[in-house]
Amino acid sequence: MTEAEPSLIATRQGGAGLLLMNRPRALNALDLGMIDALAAAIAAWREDAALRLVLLEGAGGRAFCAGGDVRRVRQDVLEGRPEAVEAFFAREYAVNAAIAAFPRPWISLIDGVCMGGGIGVSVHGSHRIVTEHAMLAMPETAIALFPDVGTSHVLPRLPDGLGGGLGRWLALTGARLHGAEAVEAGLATHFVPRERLPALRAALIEGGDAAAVAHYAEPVPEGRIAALRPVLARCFGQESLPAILAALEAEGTEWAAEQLAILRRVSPTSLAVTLELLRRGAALNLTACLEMELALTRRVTQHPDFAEGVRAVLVDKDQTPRWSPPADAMAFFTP
Ligand code: QUE
Repeated sequence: MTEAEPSLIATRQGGAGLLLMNRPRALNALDLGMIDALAAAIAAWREDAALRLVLLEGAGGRAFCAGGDVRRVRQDVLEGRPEAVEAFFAREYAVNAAIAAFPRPWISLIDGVCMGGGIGVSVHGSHRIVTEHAMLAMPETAIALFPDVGTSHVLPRLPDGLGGGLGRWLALTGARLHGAEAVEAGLATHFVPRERLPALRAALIEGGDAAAVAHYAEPVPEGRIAALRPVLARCFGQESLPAILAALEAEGTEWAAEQLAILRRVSPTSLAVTLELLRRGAALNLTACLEMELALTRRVTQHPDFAEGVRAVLVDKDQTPRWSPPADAMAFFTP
């Protein structure tokens, strides 16, 4: 019998703490074992004065971390274990808070898929380094969840100069950002080409100084996000769903039609929950946002849309969720 490989590999190299999320076949989605191992490493290293920085990575070359183990959460919901659901989110969000409070650089190397829970273990740290292979998104409305892991605090604060339109767009549509776009949007802090990651990693481990990052990073020119800013302000700068839909209809462009198609496909209930969550999150600190999110998970995971959304997207993969109320209920909102 072979021994199971640990799903989180934590090692020390000199002054660096190295964390490798190691469930490559599940795109390193966070399960409770990984979450508890992260919490243990943080608790030990927080008190360790010789530790200069933490480096967080995903194994397997395809993903940083695709999210949380929501298939398991769905199973816990369907089999009547609300305590297990509660424990999962409570411990995940505690890790998010501990990363935000970590006293030294917390450096994530994002060289692949980074969604949901993956955003949660990176965005609250000091350095979020992306490559040309990074893909970042908060796709929860597709599975009838909502942007959690502290993003109700982060998304309304993205530097957009447009009244929250950028964060609302990302949260409602689950828009996918490539590495450079994530820097433009403010979710990532540095762009480093994949071919330079080994040298950057070595410099961080040997020098123990996070300032080395600047030496490997490339400036990100204005790109898609800069180009979208005006239309994001016009459409997602609106605060209600009817106003957002009406503004998108009024655009009459292919891009606007695509956004409308996405909004009509995701859970209508999730859209309403997400809008209200971001509205409240804009006025709360991170701790309060995480508490609000945890309280919401109790109700939202019991709503039939959650089990159905995870089924359609991640279990049966038919991409055909049957929402209740259905997406046509949205028609009542459209002027
Ligand atoms: C929304 C989500 C998640 C998602 C897709 C969504 C999520 C998540 C995964 C995921 C993807 C691949 C895996 C896996 C999980 O996808 O949270 O184990 O192999 O974990 O549209 O919230």
